[in-house]
Amino acid sequence: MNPRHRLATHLTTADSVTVLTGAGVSAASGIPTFRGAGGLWRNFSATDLATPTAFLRDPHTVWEWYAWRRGQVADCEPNAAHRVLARWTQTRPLWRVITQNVDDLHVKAGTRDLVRLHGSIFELRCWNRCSASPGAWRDERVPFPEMPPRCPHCGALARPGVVWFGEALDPGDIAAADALTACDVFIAAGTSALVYPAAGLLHRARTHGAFTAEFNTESTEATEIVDVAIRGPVEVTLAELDALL
Ligand code: BJW
Repeated sequence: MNPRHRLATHLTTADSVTVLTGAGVSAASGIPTFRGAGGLWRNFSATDLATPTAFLRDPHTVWEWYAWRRGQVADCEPNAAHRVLARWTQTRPLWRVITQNVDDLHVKAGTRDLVRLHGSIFELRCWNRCSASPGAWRDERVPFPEMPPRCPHCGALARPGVVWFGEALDPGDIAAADALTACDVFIAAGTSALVYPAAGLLHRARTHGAFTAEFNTESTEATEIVDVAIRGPVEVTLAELDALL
């Protein structure tokens, strides 16, 4: 049986299915991935800018990068992969999505009960964590009237409401994601599976006995350990799989 049919057979009998998504799922919507060829911005590596140290050193440059990305994301629409996943969560109660993406395209597609591990690019937080501001607030203005944006409560610098390298993820989000690894089928889609703790979820799912699959255009850290690896653009391969169900 070919990998696609093997996975389809498992999905047909599965009660609980968890899909972990990464930047590759939004690539066809026009959003560059982090580690691919388009992962560089003005000679900065994207992953070097996504750190508290970079923000402390040069908040203007980091905010320019986020403002540019917010403008890019605001013009993007969900693609076929987001739409298939949204429909799965709408029609099957125990089929769930965990995302590392901060672009909100899963939300825009109508995904139910989404777990967002790395926050949202359209949320802001007070850099000084002032007591007057809520933990995070939504601000979808593109462009910002003032750069860099400031906390409306205390006037200190605001920061993007995302999780940078070296920062702890929200404990509630980690617990929710971890609980979803106790599933019948676990799929890693469009992620390099390099960044922890998200990458560890696949290992946890295997420990729980889940059937595991990867959707990616390339081989990754996950390829060797999954039961089936489906090569190709996820916006095509996931729609093809969906047609088999
Ligand atoms: C397609 C496609 C198409 C393209 N179809 N496929 C354990 C071991 C080792 C290290 C660590 C560890 N635990 C923690 C660490 C450190 C660190 C880490 O993991 N480092 C590794 C890089 C080694 N982790 C952290 O720092 C995390 N924090 C933490 O653990 O805190 C501990 C702590 C506890 C208590 C107190 C304090 C601290 C935080 C990680 C946060 C990651 N943040 C970012 C930025 C978010 C904000 C923003 O967007 O600006 O999240 S980094 C970046 O990487 C972003 C992504 O969500 C994340 C994952 O990337 P993703 O999605 O996999 O994208 P790519 O580009 O890597 O891959 C795309 C894939 O798609 C590729 O494979 C393509 O082939 C494929 N593709 N087109 C299908 N059409």
